[in-house]
Amino acid sequence: MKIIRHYFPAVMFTLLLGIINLSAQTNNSWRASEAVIEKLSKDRTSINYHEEKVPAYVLPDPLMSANGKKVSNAGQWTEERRQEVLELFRENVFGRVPSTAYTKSFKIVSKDDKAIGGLATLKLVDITISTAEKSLVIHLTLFTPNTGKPSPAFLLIDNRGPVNTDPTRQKKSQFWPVEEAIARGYAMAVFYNADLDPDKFDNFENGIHAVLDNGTRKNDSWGTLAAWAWGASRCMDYLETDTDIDSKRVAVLGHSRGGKTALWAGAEDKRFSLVISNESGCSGAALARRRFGETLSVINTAFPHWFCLNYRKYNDNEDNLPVDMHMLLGLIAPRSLYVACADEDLWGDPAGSYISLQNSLPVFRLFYPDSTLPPVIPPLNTPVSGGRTGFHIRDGGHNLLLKDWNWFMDFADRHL
Ligand code: GTR
Repeated sequence: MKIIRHYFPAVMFTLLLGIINLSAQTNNSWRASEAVIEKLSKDRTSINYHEEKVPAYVLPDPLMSANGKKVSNAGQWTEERRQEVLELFRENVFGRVPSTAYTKSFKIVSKDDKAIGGLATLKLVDITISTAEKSLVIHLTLFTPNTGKPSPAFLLIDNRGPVNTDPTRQKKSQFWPVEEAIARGYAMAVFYNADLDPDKFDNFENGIHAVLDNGTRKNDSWGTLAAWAWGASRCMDYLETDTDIDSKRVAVLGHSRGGKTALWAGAEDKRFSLVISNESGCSGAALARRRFGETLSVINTAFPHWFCLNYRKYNDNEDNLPVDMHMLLGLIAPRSLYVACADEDLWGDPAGSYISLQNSLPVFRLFYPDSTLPPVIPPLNTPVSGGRTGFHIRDGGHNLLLKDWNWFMDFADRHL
């Protein structure tokens, strides 16, 4: 258990009983700009953007098992505690996938082996999920480098619509920089989250819920984010069959709501060997207990379809949540994990994301004793890594940009 307190005027954190000490902020450590704090605070007066107003809180210990025994080695984590933590997230946050039987099939509907000036092969793949009564198609777009050997891949959960992921490459977007990734030897895969479930509250009557849900919804039934994450796993099912892909080296990533989803996809599906959360914020990488920027009550009210019903019990009641998001990050161990934030995106709590990552390290250390990160928040535009974890805060606002991707690829060069 750790009590975390915040002292001011500087962005300083002291873990009273903890293992890290963020109180020694150096001059160039990142801290939120006063102008951004002021502007955001004026825009939404009910939201806290001031570090000095973050309440003291106690984080649950990821290594403390339900039976009161502390996990001390990788085997205990993998065999016992990991499953407990995963269940806590299913029960209280994202919800459970129904056990309905289904079949799936893959169809390459289009193939062009002269894409990107002949450097890549483009495949458009339909992944069809069927039950006796209904079916749903996930449209996967995949570029693989024409290297003649299986390539590592990035699978993007696209929450911004196909406009960012144009397979013809007439429209290019930094959100999905295919050309740059291909040049570095990476395959690029993407699917649109709305193929799985529309991003609106529709009483779960559409998307994969309409195909797989049966009976009345329960308090732990899956929400929309879990449906999107499940879709990432179905894309992985296909990638495992594609000989142009090295399926042992597939990264899943997403931005914002897609970043929350990527974390949950990586928690549920160990086939993803790298998980990247870009500005995932509340219910992603950022600690709920800090109540900084977006909070549980805000997110559950604005997006009533994203999580399971049980999650609402923790609105304005974060201290009773049996997990916090450092435990979600810990579920990625011993695979690789990268958390990225943006300077002006205080809604997504960059500091809370770094503290969360720091507090997931005890899990990574069971596997890699060198899993340490700087004790202070790193300076702007300065990626840091320790063991299998990485982190950066990019200048500018809420977005997924080439600059982020380049740092992800640098990290993937070393760890994927
Ligand atoms: C916001 C939401 C965030 C984040 C973001 C996004 O409205 O409050 O949690 O998910 O949308 O996805 O861009």
